[in-house]
Amino acid sequence: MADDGDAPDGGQGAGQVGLATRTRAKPKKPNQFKVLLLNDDYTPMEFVVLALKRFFQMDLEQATRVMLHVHQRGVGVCGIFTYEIAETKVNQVMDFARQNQHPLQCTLEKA
Ligand code: TYC
Repeated sequence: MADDGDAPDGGQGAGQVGLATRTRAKPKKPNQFKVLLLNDDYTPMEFVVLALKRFFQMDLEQATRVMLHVHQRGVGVCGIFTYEIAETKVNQVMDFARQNQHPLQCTLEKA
C-alpha cells in the first residue's frame, strides 16, 4: 500500500521505460465519506462524548469539542472514511443510541 500511484516512474518502479502510456497509474483515492453527527434536544452530552470516544477513538478533549460543536451548530463531522467503514461507524452509533433509548442521529455524506 505504500505506492499511491503518484511516483514519477508511474508507480511501477525502474522496470517501466519509454513512453508514458497513461496519465495516472490508478484512481487517485477511494471515495471518501463524512460521518456526520446531528444535534437533538434529548441525548445527554455525556452519552455523545462516550459514543465519540468509543467509535471514533477520540480522547475526552476531542470528543467534548466535537460534541459541543454539534450542540451549538446542529451538525458536525466525526471523521472521514471509505464507504464501508463510514457505514459501519454510522450503524455502531445508531445501534448504541437505540440500545440506550436516545434519539441521537448519525449519517453519511460524500466528502
Ligand atoms: N443537545 C444535547 C443536549 O443539550 C446534546 C447533544 C450534542 C445531542 C450533540 C446530540 O449530536 C448531539 N443534551
